[in-house]
Amino acid sequence: MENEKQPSKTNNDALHFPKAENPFRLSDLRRAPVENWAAGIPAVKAAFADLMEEKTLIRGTRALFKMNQVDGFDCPSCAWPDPDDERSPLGEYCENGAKALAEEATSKRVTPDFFAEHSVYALSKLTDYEIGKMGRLTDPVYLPPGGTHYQRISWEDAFHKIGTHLNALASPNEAAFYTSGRTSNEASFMYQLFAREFGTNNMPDCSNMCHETSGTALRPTIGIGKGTVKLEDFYDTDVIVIMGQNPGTNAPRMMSALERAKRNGAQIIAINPLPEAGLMGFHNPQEIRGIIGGGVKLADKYLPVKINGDMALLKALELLLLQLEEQHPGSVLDHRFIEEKTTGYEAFVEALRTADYTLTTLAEQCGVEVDDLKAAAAMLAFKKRIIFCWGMGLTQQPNGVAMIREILNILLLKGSIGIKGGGVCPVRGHSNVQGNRTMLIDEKPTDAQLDRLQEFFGFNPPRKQGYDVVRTIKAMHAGDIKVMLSMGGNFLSATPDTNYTAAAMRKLDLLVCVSTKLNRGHLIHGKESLILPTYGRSDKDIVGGQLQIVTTENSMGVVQYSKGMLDPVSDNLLNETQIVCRMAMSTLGERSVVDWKTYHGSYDAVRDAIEQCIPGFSNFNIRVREKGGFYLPNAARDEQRFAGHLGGRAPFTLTQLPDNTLQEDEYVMATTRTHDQFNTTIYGLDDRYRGIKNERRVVFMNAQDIAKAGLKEGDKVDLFNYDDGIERIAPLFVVVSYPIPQRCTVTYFPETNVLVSVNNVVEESNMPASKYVKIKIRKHDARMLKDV
Ligand SMILES: Nc1nc2c(c(=O)[nH]1)N[C@H]1C(S)=C(S)[C@@H](COP(=O)(O)OP(=O)(O)OC[C@H]3O[C@@H](n4cnc5c(=O)[nH]c(N)nc54)[C@H](O)[C@@H]3O)O[C@H]1N2
Ligand SMILES: Nc1nc2c(c(=O)[nH]1)N[C@H]1C(S)=C(S)[C@@H](COP(=O)(O)OP(=O)(O)OC[C@H]3O[C@@H](n4cnc5c(=O)[nH]c(N)nc54)[C@H](O)[C@@H]3O)O[C@H]1N2
Ligand SMILES: [Mo]
Repeated sequence: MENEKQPSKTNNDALHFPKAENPFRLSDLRRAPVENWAAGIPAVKAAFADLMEEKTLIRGTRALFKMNQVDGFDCPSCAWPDPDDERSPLGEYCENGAKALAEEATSKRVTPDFFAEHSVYALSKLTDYEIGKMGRLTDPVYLPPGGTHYQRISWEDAFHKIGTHLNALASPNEAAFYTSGRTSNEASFMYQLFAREFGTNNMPDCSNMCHETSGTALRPTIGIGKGTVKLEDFYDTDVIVIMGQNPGTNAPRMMSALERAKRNGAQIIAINPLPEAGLMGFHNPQEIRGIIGGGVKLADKYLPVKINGDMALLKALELLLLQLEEQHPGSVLDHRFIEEKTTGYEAFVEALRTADYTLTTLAEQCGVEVDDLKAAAAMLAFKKRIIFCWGMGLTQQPNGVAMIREILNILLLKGSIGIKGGGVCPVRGHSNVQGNRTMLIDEKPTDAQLDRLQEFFGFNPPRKQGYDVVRTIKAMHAGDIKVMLSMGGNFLSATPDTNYTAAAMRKLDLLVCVSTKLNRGHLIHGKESLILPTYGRSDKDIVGGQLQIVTTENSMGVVQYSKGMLDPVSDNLLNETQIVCRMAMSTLGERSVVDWKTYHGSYDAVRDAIEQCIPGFSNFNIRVREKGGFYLPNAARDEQRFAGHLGGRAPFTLTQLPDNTLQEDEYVMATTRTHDQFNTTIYGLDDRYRGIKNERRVVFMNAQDIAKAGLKEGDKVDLFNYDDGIERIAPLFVVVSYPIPQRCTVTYFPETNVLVSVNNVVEESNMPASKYVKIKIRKHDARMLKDV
C-alpha cells in the first residue's frame, strides 16, 4: 500500500484532497468465453474460495448452513425470498450470498491503530477493492477539523458531538438522514422516528437510486408500490418475462425458482441488451443433478433490446396482442377483467391504433426483429398466468416510470394481475430495502402514516416533504444541508456525478457514518466526521445478556426474523438500534416525548411500537417468531383491489415513445454490476459469466461500433459525458468486444458514476438514470491522467 511506511501526520496530507474516484490504473484484463449457463460447480468452488481467502472458513461455513434457514439469519445480500416450505439442507445460499457473508464475517480488523498509521488521503489512493479488504471496523473514530487521520473516540463523546451539531442547526431541515437497505426493520423504524421527532423528513435512501421508479409507477395504478406475486406463483405460471435484470448475479436464488418454473412447464422471455448467463441456462448447485450436469435451459425467447428500447418493444407487443385478439376474438384479452377492474381501456386502444408508429418502426427503435417480437407476442397471447419481473435495467431509465406502467397495461389487457401465477415482480435489491420503506424511511410520507406516529408517540411530525438522494446532493452543494447521518451504505460512491457529490460532501459540517466496513464514503468527509461501527446481519446481537432477533421484509412482502450467530469482531460495537436511540437521547434530551431508553433496551418494545403505527403488523412479536414469518397485506394481490382513488380499479396509462437519437459519435452507456461486487463493495476483479477476468475498467462495445470508431479490442480509451454543457471524464478504460446492440455500451459502477450528471434523472421518480448515460469514446490520452 502506498504511504504505508510513512510516519503518521507528517506527510503533508492536509495539502491533498482525498480522492473521490478509484485510482486510474489498469490491472491486466484477461478474457474468457462469455458463459451461457449460470451456477453449477464453478459457483460452489467460487463460494468456498471467498470464504478461504477471508480466513473465515470455519466460522463462515458453519454460518452458511444457518443462512436463510428458519432459525438462522437473513442473507445480507439480495432480497429474494426464501421458500415457504422446504429449504435446501445444503443451506439456502448462493455463491454471491457466500461472498457477502465472507465480506462480513472476515476476521480482519480496522482498528484505531490502523487509522493512526494510514492517513485519509493515503487510504483514498487505494481502489475500492483494496479498501474493502481492510476488514471490519472495531471502534468509533473521529476526524477533527483540519485533521488528516481518524482517531479513537468514546461512544459517549461521539454521541455528544452529534447532539451538539444537530442542535446548533438553524433548522432541522439542515440535516439529512440517509439509509441503505440492510438496516433491520427495528433500526429503520427508530431512525425515522428520531429524524421526525428532531423535525425533518429529509430521509434520502438507497431506494431513491433503486426501485423508487417501481413504487412511483405502481402506487397510482395498482394502489401499492410493491410487487403482487409470491414465490409459489413462480411454480405455477405459464410465462415469466424478465426485463432489465441479471438474476444469475444479483438474485441468484431466483434461479432455483426459475428452474422449478421451467420444470413445471413455464416459458421464459428475457429482454436485455446483454445475453446474461443467468437468463440463458442454469445448473442448480444446491442439487446433485445440477452439480453433475443436466441443467435447465431458461430463456425460450431472448430479445436483445437496445438500451432504452423497451418502451418501443412493449408497444410492439401490445400492437401484436391487439391484432391477435382481432383474429381470435375473446381469447387474447380478458374483457371481463377490463370491464370490471380497469379504467381508460378505450382511450388506450385508440391511442395505439392512431399512433404514428408501426410494428416496423417500433422494431427498428427497439432493435429486435419483427419475427422475434411476433414470437414473443404469441407466447403471451393465449396465456393468462404471466409474471413480469424487472430490475435496474428499467428503473434507471429516464422514462422508467412510464415503461413500468406500460408493463401494467399489458397485464391489465390480459387480466393477469392479482391472480395465481400472474402479476408484477419488481426484484428488489438490498436485503431489507423493502422493509425500510414499510418502516417509513421515506422522504414523502403520507398524512395517514404521520397521523399514526403522532397519535401513538404524541409529537407533531413534520409535514413538509423532505429531500430524496438527488435533492440532498444539490442541497449539500448549495450549503443548505450541513449535517448528514448515514445508516449504512456508501453515499459518495453509490450516487451520480462523483466529483460534484464529493464537492457537496466536503461542505458538510459533520458527516456521521454507521458502518460495518470502511469505504470511500468515509474518506470524502465533512469538516468533521465520525465513523460508528456496528454489527452485520450475521453477528450475534446481544442485549441485556440475551441473543436478539431482528426482522426484515423480503421482495415479496414476507416479514421474518433473523438471528446472528458469529461472535462480533470487537466488543466495542453497538447495534444500529442502540446507536439511533443514543443519538436521539443526546440530541433531543428533555424535549423528547419518546421513551428512547426502553427502546434502547428492548427490540420487543420497538416491535410493539411498530405494531401500533404500521398496518399489517398485528401481533408482530408473536407472528414473526412463527415458522417462515408472515405476509403483509396486499390488496392488489389478494383481492384485485387496485387504486383507491379509482374505486379499486387500475387505470390504463397513456405513455410516449422516448426520443433516442444520438449524435454521430455518441453512444448510450448503461452502468451495471459485475458478478464480483455488491454495489460499491468490490469482492474481486472478475465478472465470470461475462468472461472478464482481473479488470473493472472495461467498456463493452459492439464489434461493428469498435471497427467504425477506428478502435480494436483491447484498446485503451477515455470516456466523456457532456450533459449540462460540462465535460465529465472517466479516463483509462479497455475496449471489450461484446454481443451488445450497436451504439449501446456497458460499464461498471461506481467507476463510471463520474459520468452520470446529477441532473440526468428519471421522470417522476427523480432517480439517477444511470442506465442511460450519453457518452463519447476517444483513444486514451495520457494527459487525462494528470493528478488533479
Ligand atoms: N451479487 C450482487 N447481488 C446484488 C447486488 C450486487 O451488487 N451484487 N445489488 C443488489 C441491488 S441493491 C440491486 S438493486 C439488485 C440489482 O440487480 P439488477 O437489477 O440485475 O441490476 P444491474 O446489475 O444493474 O443490471 C441490470 C440489467 O439490466 C440490463 N440493462 C441495461 N440497460 C437496459 C435496458 O435499457 N433495457 C433492458 N431491458 N435491460 C437493460 C443489464 O444488461 C443488466 O443485465 O441486485 C441486488 N443484488
Ligand atoms: N451508476 C450506478 N449507480 C448506482 C447503481 C447502478 O446500477 N449504477 N445502483 C444503485 C442502487 S440499486 C443502489 S441500492 C445503491 C446502493 O447504495 P448503498 O446502499 O449506499 O451502497 P452499498 O455499496 O450497498 O453500501 C455498502 C456499505 O454499507 C455498509 N454496510 C454493509 N452492511 C451493513 C450493515 O449491516 N449495517 C450498516 N450500518 N452498514 C452496513 C458497509 O460499510 C459498506 O461499505 O447504489 C446505486 N448506485
Ligand atoms: Mo439497489
